[in-house]
Amino acid sequence: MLDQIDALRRQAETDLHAAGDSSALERFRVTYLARKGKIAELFDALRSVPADQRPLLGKHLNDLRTSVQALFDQRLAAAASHVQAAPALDLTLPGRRPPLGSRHPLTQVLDEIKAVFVSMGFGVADGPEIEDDYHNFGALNFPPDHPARDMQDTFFLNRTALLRTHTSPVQIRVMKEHAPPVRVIMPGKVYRNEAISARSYCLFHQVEGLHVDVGVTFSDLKGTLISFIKQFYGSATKYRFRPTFFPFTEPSADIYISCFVCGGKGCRLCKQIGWLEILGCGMVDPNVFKAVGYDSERYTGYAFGMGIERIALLRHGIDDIRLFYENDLRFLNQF
Ligand code: 2U9
Repeated sequence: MLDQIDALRRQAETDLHAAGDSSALERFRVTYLARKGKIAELFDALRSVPADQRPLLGKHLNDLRTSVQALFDQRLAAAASHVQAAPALDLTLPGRRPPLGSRHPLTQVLDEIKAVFVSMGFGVADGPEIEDDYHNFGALNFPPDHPARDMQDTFFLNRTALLRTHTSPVQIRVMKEHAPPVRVIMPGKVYRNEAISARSYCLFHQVEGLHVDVGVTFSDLKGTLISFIKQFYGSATKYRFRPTFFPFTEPSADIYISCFVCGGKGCRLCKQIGWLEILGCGMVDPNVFKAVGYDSERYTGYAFGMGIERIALLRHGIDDIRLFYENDLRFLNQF
């Protein structure tokens, strides 16, 4: 009879394993555990074995019933939890799209500007945001008493380190490392100690550019920047150059384009002037070449700079620069 008990245990385990749904489980229960099932049959057969063997066989039979019942209960519970979970998974429903991000409006403008200059043969360079007086001011021909060197205008980290106020120090580093010809743009963050308002922020982004070689003239500057304006703002865009002053360039100019909202008639965006200032530029001052060890008799070059926030504000008609830094999805989702 012990052999019968073992055989029944193995058979029950195999059948239970194969019972795939609730009706198969019910058939299993009737076959093995019900009052007229196979285990009950063995209990009946116990009556006809010799009395001295009954206690041991009875114990084995009880163990069999308990363990088969426990296994069965486990399978039943697992099947029930499957049944309960089923309604949550409706395979006929359309899939849910994961939310897709997009490039920040400043990154979009920056990438477009980069693409235009790279197509004209410029390389792209970057450098540290923490600088010293020499790279940020001295080498760029700022006089010792220039107001930008003041704590009021520049973030000093200690007596010698400061947050760069323009990307020009990168040009100084490029020129100190590479002999001419040099033709690169430098995009990046710059910092100025300004009162925060809708119009100005303590940080903004610039793209500056530099082209140095033998025989580079103001005509090269005009040809390159006019080509940039036509590609970036459209071929019908009118432009004008107006003389200005920068310590690091001589002569220097600001470039204006005809207002792309009113076409030059005067509107809110151009403050009724018809023109928008978009770029500064000039021929690199010989003092800058002397500071980096270039022969200022042999080499000439032009440089330019533009503020990315200003371009993005004008392009989208945005009236508060702080929106670019607040990471408000209601703003960012519009781009
Ligand atoms: C070196 C020599 C010359 C970079 C230049 C400008 C003109 C300019 C402004 C545009 C708006 C700054 O972001 S802004 O406020 N920049 O007008 N930047 S020329 O000239 C250089 C740079 C490096 C060695």
